[in-house]
Amino acid sequence: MSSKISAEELKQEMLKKYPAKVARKREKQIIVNRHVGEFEGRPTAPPIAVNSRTIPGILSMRGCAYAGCKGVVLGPTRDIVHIVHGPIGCSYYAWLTRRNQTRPERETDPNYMTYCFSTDMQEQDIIYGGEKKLRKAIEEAIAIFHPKALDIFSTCPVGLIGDDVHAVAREMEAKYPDVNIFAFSCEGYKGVSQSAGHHIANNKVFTDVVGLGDMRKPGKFRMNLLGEYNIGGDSFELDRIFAKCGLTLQATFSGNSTYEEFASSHTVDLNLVMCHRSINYMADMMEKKYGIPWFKVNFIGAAATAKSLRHIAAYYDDPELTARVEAVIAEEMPAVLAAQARHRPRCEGKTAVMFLGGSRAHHYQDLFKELGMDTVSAGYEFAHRDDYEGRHVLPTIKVDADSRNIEELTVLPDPEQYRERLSAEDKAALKGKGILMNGYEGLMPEMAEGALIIDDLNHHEAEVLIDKLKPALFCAGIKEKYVIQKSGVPLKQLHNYDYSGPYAGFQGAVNFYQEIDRMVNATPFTLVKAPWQESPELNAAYAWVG
Ligand code: CFM
Repeated sequence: MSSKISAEELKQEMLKKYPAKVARKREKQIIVNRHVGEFEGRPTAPPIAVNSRTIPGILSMRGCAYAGCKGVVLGPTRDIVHIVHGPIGCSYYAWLTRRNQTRPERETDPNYMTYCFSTDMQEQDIIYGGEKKLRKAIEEAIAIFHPKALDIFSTCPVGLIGDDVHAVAREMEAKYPDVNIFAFSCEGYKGVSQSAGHHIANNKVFTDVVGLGDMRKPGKFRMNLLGEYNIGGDSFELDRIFAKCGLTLQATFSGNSTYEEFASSHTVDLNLVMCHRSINYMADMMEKKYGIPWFKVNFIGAAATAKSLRHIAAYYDDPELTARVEAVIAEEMPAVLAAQARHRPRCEGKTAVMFLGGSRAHHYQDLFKELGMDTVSAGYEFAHRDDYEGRHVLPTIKVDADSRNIEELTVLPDPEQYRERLSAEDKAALKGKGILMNGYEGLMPEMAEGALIIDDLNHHEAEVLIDKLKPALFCAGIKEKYVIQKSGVPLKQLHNYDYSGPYAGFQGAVNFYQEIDRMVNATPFTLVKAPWQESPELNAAYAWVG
């Protein structure tokens, strides 16, 4: 660690302000990273207590289960009408604030992304029930838009008053048999964080959509990209690269996607998993039911992008594809290296801290490495132990009441559509090439020893980090942005990219280098003084004049 304070001292500094009971809980969520052992030749990490309830009163960075289901997993699909059953605020805040972009192929293709559908629940709906209003909203949406599919998202009051959204969905589907209508019980309180909403979304899309279609995009190398949401146009850059390589992207879950792509996604031969946390359920279920193998990729960072492309080529094991992928990498890299040469000397040796949802605090470390910057502290809002320590810990994770709340589907091979793509020997051969089928090694084994890993960071701990580490850059979201910047540290939003991007792929890396150089070398942050620093606070005391 570049600062004088050690990670252990930093941790103690954070804990000392807490009451004993709170400190005992947080202690298990703040871990000094060590490579404690090894698993199949790779370092393993110390255990971390995560995916647990946030302590009431603490200013957490987390969102809710509804946000994970509607905002994250389904939101980026452009031609499903997404009706939010609930008060208008829930709808408004899940409406494009994440900057998930979309681009229909033809101007006449449906695109509902710019609309915000809500039942706008009022007090009388809470008292008398909201199902009637929901039915009306569905009828109105179908009459106006004629969508192929329509889904319903439950917000907290829906669960509290007991509206049966699934019954309404069934009833409406009987009335409109051409529209696939399904509902999510993703009330905000359904889990300890957004993560519960991801799981709920995965389950329903798997049971009610995947497998229903047969729209096969042409190509020899057909695949899906799971866990890529087209924030700031990331998917557009990846589409460009895949097309150049001759790879056919059947469906993206769910950046810039369509209903038909989801419905026909079971026809591919490979699933790539980008964000493990939000979509690993889908990858596992598709493998069980259809025999589609999956492996983890990372397209954040130029080196990571090249490596992921090489893994795809190795998987298909086709000399022509391999040659084409190598040619694409050779063509793309000069511009990336030129940008690195420009920006790296200005960023080298500076430090970053990164606190994001459930995968970016890992992925973005590759981009910072390319700039010569160290990630001295990182963590997630809602990741599970496998995202921190690697999937080999999965059998040891204790299932608690909150996780048991979310249905775990039993999936069996489809009698007609299951097809084995890889034999045991194929899998072993791929492993020899460094491709870990169904594997993810997690954030901690890849981070330096002595880095401080913090789960579910809060404002108090963020203040200690700023004060003691004085990082050159803080990466988090809008809730943190202005608090941190008032302390003189620039904050890069890595959820929605601060109106910039894309950052994925080769061109994305160039954009990122430029942006980070601009931020870590900007002086305004250090010149700005918060109002209370300029004019000292008024001091007052109570006095009793008898
Ligand atoms: Fe996956 Fe995401 Fe993330 Fe996520 Fe998110 Fe996001 Fe995120 Mo914000 S799906 S876990 S729930 S990579 S919206 S695109 S940036 S918290 S690290």
